[in-house]
Amino acid sequence: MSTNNHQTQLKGFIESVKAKQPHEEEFLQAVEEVAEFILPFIEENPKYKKAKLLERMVEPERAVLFRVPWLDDKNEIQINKGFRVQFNSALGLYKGGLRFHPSVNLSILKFLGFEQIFKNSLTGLPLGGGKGGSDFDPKGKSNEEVMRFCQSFMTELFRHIGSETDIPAGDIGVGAREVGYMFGQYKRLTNEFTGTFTGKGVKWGGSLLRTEATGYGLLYFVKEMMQHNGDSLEGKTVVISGSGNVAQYACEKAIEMGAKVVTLSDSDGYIYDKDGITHEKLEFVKELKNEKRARIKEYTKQYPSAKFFGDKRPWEVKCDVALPCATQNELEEEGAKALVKNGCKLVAEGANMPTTTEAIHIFEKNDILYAPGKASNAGGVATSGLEMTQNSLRLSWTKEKVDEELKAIMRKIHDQCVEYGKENNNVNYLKGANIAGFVRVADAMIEQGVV
Ligand code: NDP
Ligand code: 2IT
Repeated sequence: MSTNNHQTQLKGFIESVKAKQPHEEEFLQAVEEVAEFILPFIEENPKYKKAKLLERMVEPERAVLFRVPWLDDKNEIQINKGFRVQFNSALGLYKGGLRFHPSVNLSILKFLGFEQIFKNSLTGLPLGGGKGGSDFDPKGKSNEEVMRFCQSFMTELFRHIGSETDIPAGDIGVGAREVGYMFGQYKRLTNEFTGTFTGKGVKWGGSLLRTEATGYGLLYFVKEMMQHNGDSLEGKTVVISGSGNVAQYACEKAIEMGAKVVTLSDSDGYIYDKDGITHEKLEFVKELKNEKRARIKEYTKQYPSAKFFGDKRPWEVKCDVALPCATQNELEEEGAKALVKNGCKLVAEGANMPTTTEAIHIFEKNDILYAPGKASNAGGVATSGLEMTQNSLRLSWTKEKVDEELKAIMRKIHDQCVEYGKENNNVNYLKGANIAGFVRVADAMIEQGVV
């Protein structure tokens, strides 16, 4: 097929998906990113054509929407929306995080669930794809309010999940505290202590390194990309967005690998520390964000040589490597242009879909190495898979053992990207990740018949 025909085919496919859910912008963006590579691949591999695989994959197997009523500290009734999208179970039970953020809606959870199918496939583990969450905003809520919300959320969700059906984990706004409250209520309702959650406390069934896994895995992936290019992270300047779970541990591993990390951010703006964030400074950030639940601008009070830039994103800072680790569509055209102009050579996503389609095209045109989240942030869910294995075996692995497994998984994901994404002397990681992720799911779906 010619390039023009590919474009027409892609347009037709996207139009047909759009007709069914015209307002789901984020979901349509995620589908287009996959379809751009998968439709031509299906054309070249006729065994996939008749099975209408992509047409089936864009339709979640099931989605539940529910009401979450709870009482705030003033004894007033609050109502939130609850969701779980069980997208694809071709490779295993539904697996994916829960997000609590006021922006959460069906489109966002469908985009995340759809991405999760391919990401989980890339890990090589037996994991299907799903995602869920709520428009509940944990910011500014008391501990008791968060607990009551989590208990109400689980009072409905518990009937839809289970250790052989669907295993949730954390995502934005859902960390160890929320997982603890949700697991507690799940256990109470089912009268069973099972592995129906990952990211659990390490004293009660959680895996060592699950907290660190997404950020660490991201850096293991970046290391593979750089090595493949005959380079290393040593002495490189790194810009990171976000200051939550993924950003903190990406920062930690980058420092360990000899890089200089100069930014972190939150939705208020970013901090720039020209001297580099050290392990000691990072401990301050962890306490600030995880215990005090305060804002990143406080960093400049503790370290006055750092500067805070309100309502700005860190892409304007000169760097060699950029790691978006906050949220979707946070790296837009303008940011991408600034990165190119300042000599950035590599962008790897810690967040899910942080780079807009226009920004990706700018990276492509300028030969920037660009890794999509479904490959580079898969270390989190991969370690969730390792937590599930440990729970099934009823034992706990050492940190060293989990780290070794995580490194091996990230290396294998990199190998798959190279295998399917090789173009002349370069690797198109976006193409490689999408096709490699697709193939395993597609083969399983064909073998399981029309379901
Ligand atoms: P956290 O809740 O721990 O941290 C989120 C960070 O992103 C905070 O700094 C937050 O700032 C910022 N952020 C959130 N929403 C926005 C927004 N709309 N605009 C600007 N900044 C925002 O979440 P995680 O670190 O767990 O998740 C970060 C990203 O990584 C997400 O895209 C998530 O889907 C992805 N991811 C997470 C995995 C995990 O294991 N946790 C695994 C793989 C991917 P603020 O405090 O101001 O809201
Ligand atoms: O986006 C993701 O991969 C996650 N939030 C982690 C999912 C999981 O099940 O560990």
